[in-house]
Amino acid sequence: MKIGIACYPTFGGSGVVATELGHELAVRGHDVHFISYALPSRLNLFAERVSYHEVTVPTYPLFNYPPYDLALATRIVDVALHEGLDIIHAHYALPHAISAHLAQEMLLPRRLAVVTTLHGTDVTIVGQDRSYLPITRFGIERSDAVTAVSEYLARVTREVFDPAKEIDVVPNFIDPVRWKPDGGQRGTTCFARGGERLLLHVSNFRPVKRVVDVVEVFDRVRREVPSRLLMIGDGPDRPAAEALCREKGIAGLVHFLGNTPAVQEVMPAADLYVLTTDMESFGLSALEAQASGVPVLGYRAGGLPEVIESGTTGFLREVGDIDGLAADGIALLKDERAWGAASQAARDRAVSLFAADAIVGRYLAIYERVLAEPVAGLGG
Ligand code: GMT
Repeated sequence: MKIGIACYPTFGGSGVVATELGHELAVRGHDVHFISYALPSRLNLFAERVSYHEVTVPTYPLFNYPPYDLALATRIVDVALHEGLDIIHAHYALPHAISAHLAQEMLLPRRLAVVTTLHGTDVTIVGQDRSYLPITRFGIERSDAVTAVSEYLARVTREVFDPAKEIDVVPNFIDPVRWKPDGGQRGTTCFARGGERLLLHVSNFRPVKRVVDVVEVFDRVRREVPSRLLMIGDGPDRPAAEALCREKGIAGLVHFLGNTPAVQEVMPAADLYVLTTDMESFGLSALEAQASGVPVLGYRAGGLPEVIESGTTGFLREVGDIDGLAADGIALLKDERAWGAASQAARDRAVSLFAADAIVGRYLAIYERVLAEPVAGLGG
């Protein structure tokens, strides 16, 4: 198949999932064409059967808001015609599903199937804004197939949009060969030494992530167990988290690395992964942690309970229960056998439920299904 992927290029989860999916499809012999306004952060341009087509958005004095959606639709048409795309897979509804649909209409009677994957805030926040709700519903309904990354997100999508469309749940996935425990590096990184334990958090530091809670959990843990905290990523709440560290006198124990693509190398060295989002549709980084044998502490909200088995692969507490999460973390770090069991269970769960082979096969089955149907839209 020849598959176009429209996605955000940033470090965020939807772009990461889109990029990983594209690589997996290319390895399986499909031609994959990424279409975005910048090179996706995890994209390997040297991989076989993978190419990247940049969307340029010309400015004009009249344009207070240059129309990216239109430039994207035009680029999709261009790539579809010149590369012979069968499918465009839109990751994150806005604007990708809309631009994909527009391209589909522009190409008629030539076939271009549209598959849309809903990732999270495209449904739970952005899509519910009155300015965007009708067009988000339109994008969902006009797609040939729609997937959501968790049962939770599929349920919210049905509740909010009541779309005349089936939603397939296809969870996010990991490559178990790339994301794996390192079997010995724990405690020996340049961040945590001499028996110190390492807590890790990775996100875009948006308010929904509650990064200040991560610092609060860490502050309680480090009073009982010598440890350090590694914060990877960047975003609006980073200054608040940094300020809190200084206020608490723990700035020397907390390392803010900013955006780094080296998460895969760092992850297995962590003892605990902390994800305190108040609504995570899935929590890809929590899955990557589990695959690396790292137990997860997080809140029982959104789709995270589908990823973490509380009490087995980590611990989930009600949103805001910082003391509870810290107590769980301390208990685990003080009991090497319990930690080992949780680490093994985390790895086993990630591999048995979320391995790329099984999940990519589900996307391929959806592609084949839509290609066997008439294309939606004016000519469908
Ligand atoms: O929805 C977002 O906030 C954006 C998106 C992203 O690009 O970071 O994150 C969502 O998609 C990820 C990949 O499917 C999920 O693992 C995240 O849970 C989800 N984020 C939220 O729901 C907050």
